[in-house]
Amino acid sequence: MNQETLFQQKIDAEVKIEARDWMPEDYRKTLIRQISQHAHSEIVGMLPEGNWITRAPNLRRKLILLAKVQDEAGHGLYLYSAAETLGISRDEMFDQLHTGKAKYSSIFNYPTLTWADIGAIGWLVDGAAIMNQVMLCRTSYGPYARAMVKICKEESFHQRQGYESLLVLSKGTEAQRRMLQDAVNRWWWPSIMMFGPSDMESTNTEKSVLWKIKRQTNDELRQRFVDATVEQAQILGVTLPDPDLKWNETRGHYDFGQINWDEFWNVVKGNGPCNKERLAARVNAWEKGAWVREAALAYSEKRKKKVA
Ligand code: FAQ
Repeated sequence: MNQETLFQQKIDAEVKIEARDWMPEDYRKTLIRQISQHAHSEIVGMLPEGNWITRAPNLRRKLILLAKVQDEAGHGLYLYSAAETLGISRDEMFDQLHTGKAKYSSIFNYPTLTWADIGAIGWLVDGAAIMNQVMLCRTSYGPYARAMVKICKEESFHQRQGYESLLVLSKGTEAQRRMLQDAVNRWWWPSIMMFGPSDMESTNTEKSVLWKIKRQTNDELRQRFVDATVEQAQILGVTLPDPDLKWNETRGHYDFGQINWDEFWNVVKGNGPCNKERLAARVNAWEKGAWVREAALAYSEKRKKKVA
């Protein structure tokens, strides 16, 4: 039996693939691509929220937001570590991000204009992230699956805090309710797009499902997210900005309107409202942090010499 067949048998039998196991080159490449994109998304995802840390409406909200943004940094670090086990260095991954070769989630190229956007990110963006990431706790590659368990626990807290902060706005003044509705109007469609292109257009899904990297397709997860979110919107008293959104008795799901795929691909290709700003912020942080990396490395070299 050849190695490829043995590998697929392990996948089918739900045996986790570990770093030292044989794996097809394409499996390794797909994982490096997905995990590093995921890590970059967590790190770039700190920027829209970081924008509101100094302007949070009170100390409690500031503490929660600080903790959330720190969690995202932690998620990025677990994920970079998981990707490193596949033979790519962290410096290579950062280089791919900084030169625009690597993708990161389209959602983080939209601006956070008001405080309600922070709640909307928690509710909708983290909500979509969890919908997608719960299946990744059972992904076939061991180090990625294990990293995802902790990440999902924290993402659940993020979603809950976002929803709770919007619930407070929904019971507030007329101006607060308007701010809430405006945030939902702007974040709904980009959140739906986060799941990626439709199954017909997705280039990676077929192989990723065969290898159990992904266990559900983009469209399946998008539908689950819509179904779960409609009732939450009703409790908040907001309207989701889609006139075609309605329950379909035959399908047992909500139907929803046409996604603007031109907008999605435009953002993915680097032309969204904040792409340039986000990348510039990451490159700037990398360059300004060079002295920290040099100092840390010099210290570890010194310690190694002492131990020797
Ligand atoms: N944005 O063939 P598929 C978070 C690309 S973390 C940009 O369907 P795949 C936490 C895709 O890479 C959010 N590009 O690809 C947080 C591919 O291009 P490539 C990130 C996208 O990999 C919350 C091409 O389109 N989560 O939110 C997007 O099978 C709040 C064709 O697509 C993850 O990364 C997109 N939305 O499925 C942090 C989860 N969608 O690479 C801060 C892990 C697709 O061939 C604050 N990733 N593309 O050149 C995944 O599950 C998958 O990679 C998908 C895409 C589902 C994103």
